[in-house]
Amino acid sequence: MREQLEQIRAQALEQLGDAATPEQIEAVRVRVLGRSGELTEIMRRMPEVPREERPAIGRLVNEIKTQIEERIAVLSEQLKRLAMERSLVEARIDVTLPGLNVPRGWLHPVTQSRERMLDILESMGFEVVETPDIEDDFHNFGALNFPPDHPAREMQDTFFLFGGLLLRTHTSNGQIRVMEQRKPPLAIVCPGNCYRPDELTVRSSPMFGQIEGFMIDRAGVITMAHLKGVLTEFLRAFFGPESAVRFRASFFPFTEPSAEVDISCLLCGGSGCRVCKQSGWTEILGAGMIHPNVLRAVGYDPEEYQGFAFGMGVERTALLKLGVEDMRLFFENDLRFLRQFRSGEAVS
Ligand code: 2NL
Repeated sequence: MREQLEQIRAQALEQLGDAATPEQIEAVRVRVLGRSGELTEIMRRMPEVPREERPAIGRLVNEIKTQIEERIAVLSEQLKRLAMERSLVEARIDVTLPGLNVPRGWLHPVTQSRERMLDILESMGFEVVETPDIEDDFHNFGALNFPPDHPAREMQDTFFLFGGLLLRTHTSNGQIRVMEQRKPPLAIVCPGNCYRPDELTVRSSPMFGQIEGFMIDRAGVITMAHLKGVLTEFLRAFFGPESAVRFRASFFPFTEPSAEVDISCLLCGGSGCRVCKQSGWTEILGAGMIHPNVLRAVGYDPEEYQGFAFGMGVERTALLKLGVEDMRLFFENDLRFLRQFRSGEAVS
């Protein structure tokens, strides 16, 4: 029996030595140590062994069993490590390979211009409020002191919708809504798109952005001088400190007095050229002291509150700042054009 046991041990160790896979190791384990394996079989035949030899044989069986179990454990561990190393080599990522270039987008030049304008106005204390594009007659015209027969209210000058609604023709509607809802002191700017049935041309578009703003406080606190100071600061921040600014008397139904604001021509610096038609100036803003009828329409007493308002076209202002000669380029979105205005480079 001792010989038989040594034979089992030698054979098992030899086979384990040749084993290259976990399956081969498992096969040896089952054949030798399994429930009906060779060692189990020997134990079952213990009664055949003379009584005095039994303890020694028992110890030998245990020794062989432990030895084989330990060998299996070591081999399994080695195989596992080998498999891991192989997979690490096979799945290795070459971090020196060049990456894929993800193309980065940028903001449209008109968006860049609008954001810059709003940044400047916010830095001056204005709050930005977004308001609706679809409006009723009162908020777009009536409250703004447009007389009932004003030409802007004609079919050919306004997109009318069903149910007495229309597409706003300026962002003043939003300012009216803010005034209705809140009480002075207020310093607000309303950016947004406006609509008029115009052709798309070098200088006009049926949809265009506007930024309008107003500042209202108790009567006598906000004057025409503040209007001039705020707008001059704003224009110099946007167009550059060397820009000259001038105010001309004008007329709007919603302001009194009213002014149109020019800046010195960006192309010739004021000496006169084709773009400014030899005048040296370009019109850039409309503004004025808010008309008492407008204040009344939103429920303010014009004896108690006063302030100024202003409005400007976003595309028009961007066009001048960026030196673009044709408004249609902003709407066509030809990438060869847009690429010239990658974020942060065009307007800052
Ligand atoms: C222009 C002229 C202007 C205003 C807009 C305004 C708004 C309210 C009350 C009074 Cl709610 N005024 N806005 C005032 C003067 C001029 O815009 O040429 N825009 C492109």
